[in-house]
Amino acid sequence: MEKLTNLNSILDALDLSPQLWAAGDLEVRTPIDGSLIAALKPDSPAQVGDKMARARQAFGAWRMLPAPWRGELLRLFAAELRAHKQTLGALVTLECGKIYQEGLGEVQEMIDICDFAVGLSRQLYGLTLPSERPGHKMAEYWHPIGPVGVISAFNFPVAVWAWNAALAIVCGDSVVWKPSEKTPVSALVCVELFKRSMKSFGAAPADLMQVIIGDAATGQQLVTDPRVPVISATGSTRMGRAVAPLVAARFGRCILELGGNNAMIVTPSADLELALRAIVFAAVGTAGQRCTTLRRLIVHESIYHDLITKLKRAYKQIRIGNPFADEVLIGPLIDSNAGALMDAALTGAAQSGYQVHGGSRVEVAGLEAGCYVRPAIVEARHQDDLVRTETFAPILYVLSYKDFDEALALHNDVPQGLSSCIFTRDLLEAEIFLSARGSDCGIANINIGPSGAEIGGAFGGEKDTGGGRESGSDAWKGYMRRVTATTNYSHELPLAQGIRFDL
Ligand code: UN1
Repeated sequence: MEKLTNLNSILDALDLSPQLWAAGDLEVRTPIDGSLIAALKPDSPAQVGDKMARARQAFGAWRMLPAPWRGELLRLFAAELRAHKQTLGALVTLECGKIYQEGLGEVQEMIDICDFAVGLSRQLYGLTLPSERPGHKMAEYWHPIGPVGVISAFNFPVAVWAWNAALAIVCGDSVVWKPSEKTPVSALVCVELFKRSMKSFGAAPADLMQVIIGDAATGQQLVTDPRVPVISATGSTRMGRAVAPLVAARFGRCILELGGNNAMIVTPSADLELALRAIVFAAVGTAGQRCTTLRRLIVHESIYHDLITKLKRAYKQIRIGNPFADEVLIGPLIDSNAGALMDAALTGAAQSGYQVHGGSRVEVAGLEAGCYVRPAIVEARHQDDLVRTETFAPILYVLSYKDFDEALALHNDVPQGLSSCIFTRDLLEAEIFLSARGSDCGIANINIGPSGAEIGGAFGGEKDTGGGRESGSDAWKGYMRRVTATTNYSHELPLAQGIRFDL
């Protein structure tokens, strides 16, 4: 199948028209060449309020359907996604600039989480617990909680929504989605496809899945609305710091997936060829714009020179350019602001006397208005504030270590705690890395890079990453409310803790 590289042909292939959205002044530009692909009308505060009321209503109906029926809707949605994988992948590439292979991967990630949720629809287990009182039973029930607000970032414009939406839907919740202002078209298109599956399903309430279009003020309206008990937000730590107190002030629940400063420790026993491949994918893939991007390399001094030489050589072979081109591995940064932040970090690195390799702008013929960069390697001698700060661009800071405890200390000595990994063939080092005194991140890998997680595990991290868990394992519990229920099936009324309280 030929790749579709412009919005009209993508919409055509999906049988959608640009009338899908009202025209307005929110300009959406493709990072590929900066050209305008759409101009949308943001929702007014009254429209947002109305959508919240509708979400509440939809929730009231949806929660009454048995969970396995709810799973059936996701089975239908996964079929829709399978049928349109290439087209949707192309839309992701067009709107956020990641290479087409990664656009396809992102759609696959949506399909995977839908499949997961279908199975989950027959699980959602509660517990039974032994009661201390004779003739009593204790049990836990999990019930739908209410509309879930999903705030997603430009870098995974559809997959991260799907992690949240698939779980929320199977758990009996409605969803209000606030996509990044940079990638609203993918959101509107996904929701149209979702509505198609709702139609085939038949019994779904009309406003089960809604999108709100707007800026930070629109987001703020969503997070302060008491009708939305759960807010799942993905983005920068700065965004999380603004969102979390607002949600806490109304005793809502936050699922936060914020910044990362993911590292790899490379030990003397590591398979260097394997490590090299993992480093390149994790550090430069998605142009360094994943939460899980490899940002710090902590290398044993005995292999430092060898690894950095190989790495510099590998970086020289990386092809940068149009993300639709098969041979290209790095597309553009999201916008020139991202490029300016990268420049500022590299200037800071040079001022600290660190050796900087790469990092310059790349002119791509015909795409001059896109922000293309050569990925950078920075030989940082210290883990200073610059290295501790997440810059959302392909900059890899390299540090060296002498002994393993020093490597672990360096590894954990950053504010963020999302993903991490170690390359080693030493069993003891690997186990220590996974132990209580090892990596303090939510994700810890052995002999694979920190990015590219599968949906089956819980995804998220500690410290400035926000503590939330999305996607697999038991992350579904974040989208439900728990009831502890005690039943007395005796003719007595014994009190817990042996308290006597007789008339
Ligand atoms: C993100 O960057 O917000 O593990 C999500 C990964 C992807 C998801 C990244 N599966 O890299």
